[in-house]
Amino acid sequence: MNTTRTVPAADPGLLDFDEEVREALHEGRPVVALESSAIPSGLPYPANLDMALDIDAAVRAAGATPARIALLDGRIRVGMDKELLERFATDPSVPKVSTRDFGITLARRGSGGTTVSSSLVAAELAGIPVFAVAGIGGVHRDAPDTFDISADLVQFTRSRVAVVCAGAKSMLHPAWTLEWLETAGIPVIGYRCDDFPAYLSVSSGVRVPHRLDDLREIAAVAVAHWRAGNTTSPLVTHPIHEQDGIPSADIEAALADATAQARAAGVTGPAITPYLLKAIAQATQGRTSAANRSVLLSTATLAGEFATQLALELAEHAGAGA
Ligand code: PSU
Ligand code: MN
Repeated sequence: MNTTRTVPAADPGLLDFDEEVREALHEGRPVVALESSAIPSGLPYPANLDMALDIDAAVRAAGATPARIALLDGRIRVGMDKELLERFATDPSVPKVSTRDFGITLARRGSGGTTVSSSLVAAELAGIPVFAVAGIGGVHRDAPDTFDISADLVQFTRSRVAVVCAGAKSMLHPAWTLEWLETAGIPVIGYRCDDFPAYLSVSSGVRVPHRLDDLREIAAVAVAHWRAGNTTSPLVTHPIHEQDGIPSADIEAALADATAQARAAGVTGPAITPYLLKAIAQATQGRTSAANRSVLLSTATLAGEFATQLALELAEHAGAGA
């Protein structure tokens, strides 16, 4: 028996690829990784299933292959077909799996919807350098009391995956989120925007550190960042379409009630994000659902376009220094 006790290296043997994703990666075509935690906990069935399929279609229309990440019976699934999406969409008890829950879910042969943070872990293991989500997690507004900072931010300091998004979720604190990202050395780029977007709203009122208007140039920034030895996640941010954005005053009004309700109900930890998103949707009488749909689709489209540019840029530097 071998008596050395070596901690194993990251093991791609844990991955199960959807056939379409496997082929795309094999042929070096652009792929966009996506999360699955919002499917069971977000919209009601069948709107959640339809939304996921529409996001996949938007990625394809932009010339890339969607690879939705999930944990499935103790394995990491890369690319969910309709049948699997249906299973997640019809079962609200599918748990939200963050990076901290990864090992316990795998070892107990469990399943779960992956958040941004755990999806990034899987994307890197699978060799997918682009991930898309409408709104990232961030620093919560009650963080000075609760210390509630999303694991998404911490994971950006560990994953060599570019993240395409429309800023941080509307109920978070945008300025503190940007401060945190600056401290961690995470590049935040505004694609054709001067302000850090706020998911359902066009602007958070806080400037992005860098604006660039050309996707190939942003891809060059990401590659330069990684070639320099940084092992972190550049953020590419772009707002919701102007005509679909919700004025931040309306979000703030909905949020004041939602936060009070959450506090009264004692909702904390991982439950708070889905709770507040639902409460905002109810308070704005479905107006957010149109905005939500708009920003989910526009982010997926942009990520597909960016993945194409990044693939070109990576190909140009392939072999150099490797
Ligand atoms: N949307 C939902 N439910 C969720 C999330 C999004 O309807 O649980 C997830 C996202 O994947 C994001 C995470 O990564 O919430 C952030 O949650 P927290 O603030 O607990 O880190
Ligand atoms: Mn949290």
